Amino acid sequence: MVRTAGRLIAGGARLLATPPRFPPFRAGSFRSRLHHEAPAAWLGVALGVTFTVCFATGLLSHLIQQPGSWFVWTPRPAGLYRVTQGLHVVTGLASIPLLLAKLFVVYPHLWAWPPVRGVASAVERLAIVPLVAGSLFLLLSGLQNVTYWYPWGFFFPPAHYWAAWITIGGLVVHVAAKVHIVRRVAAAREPRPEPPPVPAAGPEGGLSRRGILAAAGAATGLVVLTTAGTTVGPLERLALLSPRRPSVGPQGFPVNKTAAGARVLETAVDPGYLLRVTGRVDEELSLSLDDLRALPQRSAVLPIACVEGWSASPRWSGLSLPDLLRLAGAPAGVAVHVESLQPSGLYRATTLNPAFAADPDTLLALDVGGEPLHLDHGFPVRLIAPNNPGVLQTKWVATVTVL
Ligand code: HEM
Ligand code: HEM
Ligand SMILES: Nc1nc2c(c(=O)[nH]1)N[C@H]1C(S)=C(S)[C@@H](COP(=O)(O)O)O[C@H]1N2
Ligand SMILES: [Mo]
Repeated sequence: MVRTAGRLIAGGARLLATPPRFPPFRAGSFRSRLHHEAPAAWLGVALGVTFTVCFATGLLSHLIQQPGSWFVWTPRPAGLYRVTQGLHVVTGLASIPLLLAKLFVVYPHLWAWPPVRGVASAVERLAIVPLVAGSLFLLLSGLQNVTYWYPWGFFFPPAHYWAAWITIGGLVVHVAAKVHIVRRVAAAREPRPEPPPVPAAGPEGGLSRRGILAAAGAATGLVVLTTAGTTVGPLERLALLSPRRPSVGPQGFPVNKTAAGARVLETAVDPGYLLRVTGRVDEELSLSLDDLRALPQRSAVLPIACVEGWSASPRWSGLSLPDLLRLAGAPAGVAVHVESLQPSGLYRATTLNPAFAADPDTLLALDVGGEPLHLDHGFPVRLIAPNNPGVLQTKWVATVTVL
């Protein structure tokens, strides 16, 4: 018994000591000089930066939309969300060429022999699974979301959100395991010995290690240049790869959900339309469009900044929400729930925290760019608040409830 077990273990150890004699395990199976720690480390550093930015900005976007008790988003500075979400999408897209180059450089490691060298190495190698799978999923699902390409039925935000945690978990282990190599590469000393030359290797030539870094850098720069214009005005003409140009659409900016899509084609243009103000108020209000226009108007230049990364900054005017709340006799410091005429849909309503409800630039807008709102932009009344993510800027507002 004991002897058989001993023999089995010895046999196993022998097996692990020598790599199998066939590719991809055989030594020298991978001949390109690009499979080297130096480009792996530099591409890793670049991915470390882009993934950290994506994780931080993505988490922020999640918290703004689903605040816990401890997180309070503020209406100032008015353009902050526009910057953080624009960064999220552009750095995410920029990660695509970096990740492809990195995976090309390191994939021979996946057949490293022996597969594990102990507990630490097992943890490190296991972490590669969520890291690689998670990265690919995040970049693919993010890309699909911003290009409105939904080949699968799952709901994007929760899948993308949980993949982000899983990926970052894998990334932390990976960085801990590889940071010594990065240090060595950065200091450019003691390079790992070159793999033994393989006699049958093809002619030298093709891309050098610096070459692949330059190519990955150039591809990344090109992606940034051709997508950043979705939110950075002066680059709009170069935004060849971005699905949305911020100045294309009715009244000079894009539409996400149309009035037809929201099924408000009849209710929004009904001459009997009334905006209701209800909840914790002294006097409930029901205001027609003429009533709303007769009240004092306020105007402000405010961004509409979609979670998908595009943004535009037109001039809006309409009622200042705090004015309306005073008119109805609402107490100070209240939160407000805003609901749409849209009968159903995830983004038909939003809740403004007290800071948003009290900001004088939080508008129930009637006009944009000096004209009444286009039906697709939320006619007759839409919410537009400073620093509010696009998905929370409710269109076709029907009811304002003081909480
Ligand atoms: C999305 C992010 C990343 C992915 C998907 C990724 C993927 C991989 C894979 C699959 C390997 C080969 C497996 C192995 O050697 O155990 C590897 C190796 C390596 N990675 Fe990463 N990595 C990422 C980010 C990073 C970061 C942030 C750093 C450092 C700051 C880094 C530095 C390295 C180094 C130094 C190696 C070893 C290369 C060698 O020994 O030749 N990686 N990476
Ligand atoms: C091509 C790359 C990427 C694109 C285009 C992209 C795009 C997006 C978009 C459009 C959203 C908004 C979702 C919504 O609320 O409807 C989002 C959310 C988010 N992203 Fe990404 N993303 C990318 C990569 C990443 C990466 C690499 C990470 C993390 C390492 C990440 C983490 C998150 C998180 C945590 C959220 C919040 C999800 C939620 O609201 O629950 N994303 N992303
Ligand atoms: N009622 C309602 N309002 C809505 C939406 C919606 O689906 N229903 N979509 C939101 C999203 S995701 C964005 S980005 C903005 C876009 O406003 P716009 O179409 O006027 O540019 O409207 C928001 N308001
Ligand atoms: Mo949006």
